[in-house]
Amino acid sequence: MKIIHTADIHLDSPLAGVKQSSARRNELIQALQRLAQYAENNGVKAVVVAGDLFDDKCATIQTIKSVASIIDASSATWFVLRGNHGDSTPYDKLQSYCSKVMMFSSDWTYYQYGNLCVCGRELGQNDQQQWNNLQLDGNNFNLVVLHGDIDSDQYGLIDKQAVSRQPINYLALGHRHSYAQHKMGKVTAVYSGVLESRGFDEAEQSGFVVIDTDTGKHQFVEQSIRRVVTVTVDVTKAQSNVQLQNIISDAICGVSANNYLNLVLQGTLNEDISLQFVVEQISGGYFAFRLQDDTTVAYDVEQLAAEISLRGEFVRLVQRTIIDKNAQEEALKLGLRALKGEELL
Ligand SMILES: [Mn+2]
Repeated sequence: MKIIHTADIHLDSPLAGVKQSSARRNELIQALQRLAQYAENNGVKAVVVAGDLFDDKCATIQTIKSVASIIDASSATWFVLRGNHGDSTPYDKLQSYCSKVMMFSSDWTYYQYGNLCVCGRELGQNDQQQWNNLQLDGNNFNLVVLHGDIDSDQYGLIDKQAVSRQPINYLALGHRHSYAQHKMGKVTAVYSGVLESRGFDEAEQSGFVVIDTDTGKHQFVEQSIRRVVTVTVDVTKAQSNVQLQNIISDAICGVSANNYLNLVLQGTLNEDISLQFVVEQISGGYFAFRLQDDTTVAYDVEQLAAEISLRGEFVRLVQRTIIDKNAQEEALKLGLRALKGEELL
C-alpha cells in the first residue's frame, strides 16, 4: 500500500514580501490539488498531513471549502493532524464541511486498516505520560504522525528515546520546513518539508514523501509550481556597472522567470560600482528576487581616511569607534554606499 506524507503547507499564509501574494496563495491550493492528483494516478490509499495544513487564523472559509472539495473527491483516506499552533478553528470547520477527513486529538488516536495502523496525537502538556500510553502492535505496519521538534521542547518535543522504544515503521513529522530523515533507534523519522516553498527562507526542495508499506521504503517526490533558485556569482572581474550586469546576466540566464531568484554576489567590487543598477535591471524579471551581497569593496582606506570630506570624516569615525575588523569593513561598505546616495541592500 502507498501512503503520502506531507506537512507545513500553510494555506492562506500572508506571504508578506511576495508581490503577487494572492496568486501565490492560490498556487498553494493548486499544489495540494496536484498532490491529490498524484495520489489518484498512483493508487495511493492514504494521505497523511502532519500539521500546519492551514496558516491558522488566516485561513478563509473559501480555502477550507476548497480543501474539503479536494478531500471529498479523493479516493484516498486523508488524515489531518492540526499541529499545535493554537487555533483549531479552520480544522473544526474542515471537519464540518468534510465528513471523510480523519483527525487526531490530544490523546493517541488509532486508525486500523488491515495491518496498517495510522496513529497520532496533538502534542501538548504532560507528554511524558502520554508516551507511556502509546500502545502499538508490532505485527502492524505502524505509521505514527506528530507535529513538533526533535531537539527543542519550545514547541512540542518529539521524545526520541520514547520513539525508539516503540515498534514504529515510519514516523511522519511536521514542523521543520525542510525534508530530512532521522534515525531514532530502529525507527525512521521523516520531516516531509514544505509542499511548496513560500519564501526565501524555504529555499530547499519542496514536495512530499511516498511510503510503500509493502517494502517499508519511502521516497521524496519533488513537486513545485515555483521554487527558490540560488545563484552564486563571483563579480570580481566587473570594472563597470554594465560589466557587472553582463556577468550576472550570464550566471542567471538558466533561471526561469517563474521562480524566486536568490542572487548571492561574492568577490571584490570597486566602490564606485552600483548594485542598485543591477537590482533595477534584474528584479522585475522574476516572480520574486532577493540579493545577498557578500562582496567586499576594493578601496584604499588610508587614502579615504586622509580626505578632507564627509566621506573622510566617516571613515575616520569608523576606524576610531569600531574595533572588530569584519564589522569595520561592513560599516565602511554600507556607509560609503549610503554616502553615494544608494539604497542599502
Ligand atoms: Mn509549519
